[in-house]
Amino acid sequence: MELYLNTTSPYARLARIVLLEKGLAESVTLKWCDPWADDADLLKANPAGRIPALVTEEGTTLSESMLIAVYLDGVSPNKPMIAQDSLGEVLHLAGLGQNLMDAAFNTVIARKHYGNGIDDSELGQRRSRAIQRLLKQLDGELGEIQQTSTINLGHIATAVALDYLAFRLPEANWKEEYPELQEWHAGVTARASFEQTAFS
Ligand SMILES: N[C@@H](CCC(=O)N[C@@H](CS)C(=O)NCC(=O)O)C(=O)O
Repeated sequence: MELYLNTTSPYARLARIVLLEKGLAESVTLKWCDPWADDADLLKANPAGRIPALVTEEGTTLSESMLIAVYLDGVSPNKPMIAQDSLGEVLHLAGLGQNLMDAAFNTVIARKHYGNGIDDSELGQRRSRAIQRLLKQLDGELGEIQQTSTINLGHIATAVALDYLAFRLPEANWKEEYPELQEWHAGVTARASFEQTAFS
């Protein structure tokens, strides 16, 4: 398999963490690329020009981080990331994590293209409020949880999104505002799969 990625994409990191957690890292060649520079191989694999993109052993290309995660979870029965007996719970948390990722990523990209003043636009304000609400909700749901030794897609999406927020939008100050969520996050990101894929 081949995975198109870079070192700063939260979506690509999610896919890579799932690969590592599923023990599939050896089966994949990492194709480092710049999606913003219209990388020719990436465009051939994914006409949307976005990462992550996964080319399977059969030569089929998959896009969208969550769909890639579903595929990887199905390819190897080891350590299910989307266990059927907690399907709703896992997908609920994965959705919150992905929404936080989207709100943070869209803020960063809008700033990159239009300058920081875009934060004051109606859309910028909506994204900012979404980030605040999502943090509050995640703190309520995860803040009191004792970290277990198991991990699922919901944990991965949420921990990657929180890490991305600290990486790109440190002024959100979520670790200071939500110390219990920070503790949960520290437990998850101490895993080898997170350490090996740290944003850089
Ligand atoms: N919903 C997609 C988002 C993917 C995405 O936006 N990737 C960014 C990098 S973080 C990208 O490749 N952007 C290039 C572009 O939009 O042209 C997913 O979950 O995979």
